[in-house]
Amino acid sequence: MAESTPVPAGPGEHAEADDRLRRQAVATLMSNWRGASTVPTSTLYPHQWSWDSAFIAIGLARVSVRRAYAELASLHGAQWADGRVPQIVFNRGVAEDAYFPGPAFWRPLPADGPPGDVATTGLVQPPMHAAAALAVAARSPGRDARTALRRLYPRLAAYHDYLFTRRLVQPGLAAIVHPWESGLDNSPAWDGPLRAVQAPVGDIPRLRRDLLHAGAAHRPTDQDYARYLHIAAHYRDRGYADTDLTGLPFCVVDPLFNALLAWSERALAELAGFLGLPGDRHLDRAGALEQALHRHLFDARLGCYVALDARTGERIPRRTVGGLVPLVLPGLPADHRDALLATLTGPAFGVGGRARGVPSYDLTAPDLDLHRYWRGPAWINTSWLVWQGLRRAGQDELAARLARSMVRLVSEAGFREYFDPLTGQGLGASDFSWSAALAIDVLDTPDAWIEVV
Ligand code: 2M8
Repeated sequence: MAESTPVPAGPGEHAEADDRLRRQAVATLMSNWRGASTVPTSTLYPHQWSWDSAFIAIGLARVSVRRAYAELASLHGAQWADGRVPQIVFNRGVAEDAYFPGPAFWRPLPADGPPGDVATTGLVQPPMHAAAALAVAARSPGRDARTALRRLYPRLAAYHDYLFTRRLVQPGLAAIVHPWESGLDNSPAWDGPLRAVQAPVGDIPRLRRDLLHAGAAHRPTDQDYARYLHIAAHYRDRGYADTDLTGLPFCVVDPLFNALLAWSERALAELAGFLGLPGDRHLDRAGALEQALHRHLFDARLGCYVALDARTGERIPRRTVGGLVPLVLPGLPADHRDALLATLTGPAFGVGGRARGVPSYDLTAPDLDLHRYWRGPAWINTSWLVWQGLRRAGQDELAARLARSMVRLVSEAGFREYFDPLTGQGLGASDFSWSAALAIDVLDTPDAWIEVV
C-alpha cells in the first residue's frame, strides 16, 4: 500500500464523535423527507430520484424500517406500466422551473407510462432497488416485512423484466440510452460516444438551474447539457420506444449498471425465498448476465471492467469507479478479482493509500478533474459499493480503512454531494441524503471497524 492512511479506529475509539455524526446524519435525512419519500437535497434536486431512494432506504432502515419501505414503495408507485422505474418522480408541489429539465419537457408520456397524472422522466437509473430491499428486509424480519415485501417484490421483478426484455443488446447485457441512466452522468467514459452527438448550445445557459446551486467548475459544461437534452428529446419523440436501441444517439453497456442488475437479481432470489416463492429464474438470469459481464466487459490491460459503446461494438478504454463495482458479485473469476484489487489499491484509485473514499475516475488519467462531477471526485454511494465489494472479497482490513476514510470525509466536510478525493474538500450540494444515509449504514455495521495493526 502506497503512503499511509490513518489506521481505522476500533468501535470505542471514536464513539462520541461517531455518535454525533450519526445524529447529524439522521437529522439530514429527516429534513429531506417530504412525507412519503426523500429528496437527494432540497436545492439542486427537489424531487425523488430512483437510485438515490435505494441508497436512502438502506440508511433509513437503520432508523425507521417503516420509512425505508415507504421510500421504496413511493418510488414504485410511479412505475410505468411497461415496468420501468423512472429516474425522477416529480413532486407536483414544486415549481416547473425549480429543476431543469422539469416535468413539461418529458411530456407526452406514453399510454404504458406512469399511473394517472404522476409526472416522471422516461429514463431509468441503475437497478439498485432489490439489493436495497434485501438490506431493508435484513433489518426487519417478521410479519410487517412480509406484507411490505409482498407488495414490493412483483414491482422490483417487473423492473428487471423490463431491463431483461426491452433493454438487452448484444452480447446479452443491458443497455442504457442516456448518460443520466448511468448515474455517473458526466463520466469521461461517455465523452467518446457523446462527441458523435451534434447539439447546439442555444438556450441552455438560460434554462439551466443547477448553476444556481453549485459552481460551474463542479458541474457539466453547457455543451454537455445540450447533448443531454438532445438525446433525451430524441427518445421522448419516439414515445420512449426501445426498438432499435443501437440506432439511438447514445446507447452504451455500462459495467456498474449491469453489475447492479446481477446483484439485485440475486437479491430478488433471496426475497422470493423469504416470501416462499421460487427464485430459480432469478438465479439463472443473474448467472447468465454475470457470464456476459465477465466475458465482454473485463479489460485485463486496464485491470478493471469497462463500458462498451453498443452503437459501434467498441470497448471504451477508461478506468472509472463503475468498472470496480463488479466486486460486489459472488463468484468473480479469481484473476478478475485480483486485478480489481490491484487497480483499486494502485496509483489509479489509491484506496488504502493517498485517496479519500474511492475516486470516481482514474487518478493517473490526463483528463482527470478532481472537482468536476463524476470526473474524479469521490462519492459516498460508489465508495459504499466498493466497500461492499471489499467485504465480499474478504478484504476486511482494506474495507475497514475505506469505511473509516468515508466517515472521515463526511465528518470533516459535512454530508456533501461529492469530495475532492485527495484533500477531502466538500463539493456540490450540501445536506446530501445518500451521503448521510450510507454514513449511518457504515457506522451501524458492527464488524466494519476491525482492528488494523
Ligand atoms: C445527478 O444527476 C442528475 C440527473 O439525474 C443531475 O445532475 O441533474 C447524478 O449524480 C445522479 O447519479 C443522481 O442520482 C442525481 C440525484 O442525486 O444527481
